[in-house]
Amino acid sequence: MARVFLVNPPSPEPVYTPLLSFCHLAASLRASGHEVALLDASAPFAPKQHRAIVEHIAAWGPDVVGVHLKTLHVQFAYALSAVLAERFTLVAGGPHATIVPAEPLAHGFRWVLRGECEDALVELADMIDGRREAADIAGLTWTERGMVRRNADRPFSTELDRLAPPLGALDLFDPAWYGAAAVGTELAPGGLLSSRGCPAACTFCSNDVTGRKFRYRSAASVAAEVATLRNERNKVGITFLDDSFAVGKRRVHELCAAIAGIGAPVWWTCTAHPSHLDREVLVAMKAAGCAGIDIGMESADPEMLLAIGKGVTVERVLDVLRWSRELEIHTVVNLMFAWPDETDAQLDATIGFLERAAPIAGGFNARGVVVPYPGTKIYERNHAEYGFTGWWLTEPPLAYMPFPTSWNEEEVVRAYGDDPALDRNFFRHPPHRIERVREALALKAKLTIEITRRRSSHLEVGVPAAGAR
Ligand code: B12
Ligand code: SF4
Repeated sequence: MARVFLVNPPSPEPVYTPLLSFCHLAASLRASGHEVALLDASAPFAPKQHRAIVEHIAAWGPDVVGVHLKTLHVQFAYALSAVLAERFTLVAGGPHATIVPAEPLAHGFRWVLRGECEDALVELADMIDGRREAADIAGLTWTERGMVRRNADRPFSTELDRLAPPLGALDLFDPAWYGAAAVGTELAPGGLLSSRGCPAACTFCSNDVTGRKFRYRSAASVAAEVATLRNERNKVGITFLDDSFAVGKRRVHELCAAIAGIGAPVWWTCTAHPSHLDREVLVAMKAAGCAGIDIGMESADPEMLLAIGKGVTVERVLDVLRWSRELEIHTVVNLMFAWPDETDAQLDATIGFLERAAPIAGGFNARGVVVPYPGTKIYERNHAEYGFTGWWLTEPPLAYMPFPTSWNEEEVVRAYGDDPALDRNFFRHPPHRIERVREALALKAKLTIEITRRRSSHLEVGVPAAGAR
């Protein structure tokens, strides 16, 4: 059986919970009989020095080392992989590896697995054991005799109930990495997935791993995971990390009924598209413990909403905010600025919406200046014209400050206003518009603080600001 070591590289933005993708991958490897160990070096107190990481891995003696790649932090990841490649055979995976799979091959990696990898990584481990050929692994990109070979795409996982339960791999994460040594039994991933994929087609969205094909777990399987988090991990507050939680009315009703039936109180938050939320769905979600919804809107200008493929109207968002307010569900509205070709009038429409929505919204997302991730339509259409081809490698990394762990007013002002993409100005907006966006970021913070003060008297639970995921 192969020995696989997974590393989430160090990054300037600490991640305070075990990486859910590693829980899935490790659980799947174990279920197939392979051995697995891991290091979440993005966790605040995990080893971060390259030498320490190499020694940690070498002490375990892996056959292959897997590295998680995200676009924003890929330079830090490649700096580590250059050192790791001297000692180990490397495989890359994750969102960035999925979009530009040939790139890691030029940075010390032997293999790259694209897309969802619960099955693909097991197949790679089987190959290392001599039980499979590289050419037979769907989703694999690799080099053979100096040529990059790209095997066929792997279809999305459709039978999600079949996947090994991710919580079964939690023992592989050291609680001390998260500063939680004293409360090891409460360690839990950032959240759980009741579904994968999103049927919408926003031009800026970088969800290439989970993609546009919506797939979902049975209500019973999700409720069982919620119950385990609640009863065995002491998690009363739970985050659904689905791309789009509320797809399919009947499904949501069944899911909510199952969660409500676990017999212990939980409250949870999710991200949902406004077009999937009506009053009836919201009532069912509330009854099942929904405390907060992160709502993607992004612009309040009707033409811009069409241009970015958001598939929502301003009126619909206002309806959802009103219904949610009546039901005491906290809403965080995501709005972004500095779109390609965004005019002063379009920007002002979004800024005007902030004031209009503030009396009924629960808050607005932190930051929000558009970043053209590779693989998105916004990137493909604009990189040549605006000269930002391959920016994640050719420019200094966008230096976001870490999100605070508690959102007091001072921290809200800092975190909301801190957006390095504004000064980077990908779409070359004129100086007066950049200043206007800066004011808009400050306005989002100010309004969010006012709303929080207004509601704090009867809000039972704090819901993290959107944009933190
Ligand atoms: C939850 C989440 C977070 C949580 C993670 C919490 C946790 N403890 O797990 C938090 C809030 C920390 C977070 C932070 C950030 N996130 Co985030 N996040 C997500 C989200 C919503 C779900 C992630 C998830 O679990 N997906 C489900 C699993 C099944 O998919 P997966 O993670 O991609 O993993 C699969 C494959 O990629 C592959 N795989 C993953 N790793 C590896 C490694 C190897 C070796 C192999 C072989 C395979 C492999 O197999 C996995 C299982 O199928 C995704 C959106 C999405 N749809 O994925 C965004 C997403 C991953 N985040 C994104 C971004 C940009 C960020 C930030 C950089 C935000 C920022 N600052 O601007 C930070 C980075 C923080 C850091 N230091 O890493 C982007 C990444 C885009 C890109 N091209 O890189 C995404 C895609 C959102 C988006 N649409 O833009 N995030
Ligand atoms: S609704 Fe959200 S997840 Fe779906 S395509 Fe748009 S940004 Fe991506």
